[in-house]
Amino acid sequence: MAFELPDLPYSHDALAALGMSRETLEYHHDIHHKAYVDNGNKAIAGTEWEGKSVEDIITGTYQAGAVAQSGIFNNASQHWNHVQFWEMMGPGENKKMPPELEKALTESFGSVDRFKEEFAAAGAGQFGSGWCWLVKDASGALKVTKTENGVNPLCFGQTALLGCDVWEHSYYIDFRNKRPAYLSNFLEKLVNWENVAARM
Ligand code: MN3
Repeated sequence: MAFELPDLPYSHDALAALGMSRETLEYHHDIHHKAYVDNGNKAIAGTEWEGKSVEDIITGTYQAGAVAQSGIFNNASQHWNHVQFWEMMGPGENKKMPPELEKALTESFGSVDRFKEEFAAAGAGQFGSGWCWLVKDASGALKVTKTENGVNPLCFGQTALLGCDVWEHSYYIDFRNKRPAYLSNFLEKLVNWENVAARM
């Protein structure tokens, strides 16, 4: 199955009042995400990975500890990462944190605020391009992690509950170089907490 660029789950204007502009979504979804889809399809054409699920391609081509990952891995993982990222945000509705998620975050991090601090610190502390995540590991524990470039929780057998793209293309139009301000806006205004809770 070839990779396909999904439509955004909301309009390009839907997040503008919440700190993610139409221009950002036009570049980020229509150009950057599309490039991962197109380049991924070119990279897998004629290989053993053609026809495999994106998850199988990611886990099958990830090279633990490698300085650089293959083009197949990078494009497949960035395609998957962005599909999750669009779903993890939303316009006005779904912003109230479901009680079961609030309870799990409080048990794991001490409080929701402590979780947010840890998540934002992971994103701010990722040197260069990458992602910060809230994951559930194989034992069921919730953890905050950060990954470089396209690497994601699937590579470590973890479930991604929340992820934030900290590549510069994600924030430079709306926040210029202020990655911490982008992260705090993401946590306070953009996250669809019902989607995060459903992933638990
Ligand atoms: Mn991106």
